Amino acid sequence: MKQKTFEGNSLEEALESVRQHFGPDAVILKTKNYTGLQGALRKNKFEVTAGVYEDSLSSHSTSDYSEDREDEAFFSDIIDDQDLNEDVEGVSELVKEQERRIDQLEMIVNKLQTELRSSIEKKSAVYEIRKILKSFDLSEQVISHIVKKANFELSMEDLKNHNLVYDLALREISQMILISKAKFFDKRSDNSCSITIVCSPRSCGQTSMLSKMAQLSDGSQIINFRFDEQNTFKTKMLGMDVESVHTLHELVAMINQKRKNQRNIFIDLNGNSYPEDQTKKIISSIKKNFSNVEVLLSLSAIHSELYNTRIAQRYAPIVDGLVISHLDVCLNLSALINLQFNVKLPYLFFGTGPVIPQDIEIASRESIVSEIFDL
Ligand SMILES: Nc1nc2c(ncn2[C@@H]2O[C@H](COP(=O)(O)OP(=O)(O)O)[C@@H](O)[C@H]2O)c(=O)[nH]1
Ligand SMILES: [Mg+2]
Repeated sequence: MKQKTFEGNSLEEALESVRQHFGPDAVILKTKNYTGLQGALRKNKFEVTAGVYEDSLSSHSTSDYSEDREDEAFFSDIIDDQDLNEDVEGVSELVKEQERRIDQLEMIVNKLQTELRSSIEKKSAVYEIRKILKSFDLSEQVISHIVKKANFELSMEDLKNHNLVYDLALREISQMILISKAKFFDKRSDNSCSITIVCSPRSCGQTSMLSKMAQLSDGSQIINFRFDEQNTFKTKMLGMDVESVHTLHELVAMINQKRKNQRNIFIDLNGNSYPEDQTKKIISSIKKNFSNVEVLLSLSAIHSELYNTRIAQRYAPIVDGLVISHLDVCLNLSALINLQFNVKLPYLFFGTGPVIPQDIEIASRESIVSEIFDL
């Protein structure tokens, strides 16, 4: 045990010194109060002898203890207990918030990874679809349309299924094909005749097509509009009347005359022999003067897709449909789909050979699709 004597002007003062020096474990061994003369001669009247056991001292060494107390007092000036608690609470809130954000970011990263994976898979499936459709010579516009539909309608799994994609492509393509029934097939209660005008800007198997069409209707009458007067004729072909006219006036007169027979009239507007704006003038005049008029643009499958598209776009405002000859020598019927994607005009007849009247086919979706896809 360590011992020491402490003095003070009062007992409290001496005890305070003990506490300061030895800490709370100090044991008071002796106290002395100097009174009388003894007291008068001394600076401090009280004396306390105190001690502390060694083990208590090691944890609260005399000077350390008092220093600790001093430090405590120093820090308590800076941070009081309440501030400290608030700070701890603030830090743990911050940590929680950061953890929440990390969780959110993790979710976003996972989602992005899934999306990326499925978009890569989708891209490869779409690439496959494109490759298949390209092999059929369908135009980029048509392919994009089908791919868009497939992307929209089919699930990721279905996109990888060639049969399903193939079915969707077939369905879309057949929906793209516009077909119309010729007016001259209609039976009218008043027995009035129909007037079918076939036109084109240059040779494309038009006269053959018109003759074949006329043969599908009993007792048809054909009027050949020609600009040059030298080529006047009146003849019979396969039992049908064929006559030529050279002016709009003559044409209107001829229609009026032939209408009385109540047999369908077919007009061969030969675009080779006069300027294109004449064609438009003649057509609008006939449409204005007569009923049951149908105007068909004649194109040939041996002409380029681009040329046919340009012509069809030019004629679209004045014609009701398309007839296409030379399909028998055409290697790729996809051109028919590509053309209609740009020009929304229905098909009516296809020329399938040079022979009049049999080499003609009434246009149908099924025949086009089965030709293209070799069904
Ligand atoms: N292979 C084939 N030849 C055709 C077809 N249509 C017309 N032709 C031939 O093409 C040539 C021009 O035909 P034409 O009817 O006089 O055309 P136009 O000058 O436009 O009136 C003729 O030799 C016809 O026999 C067809 O669909 N297929
Ligand atoms: Mg001709």
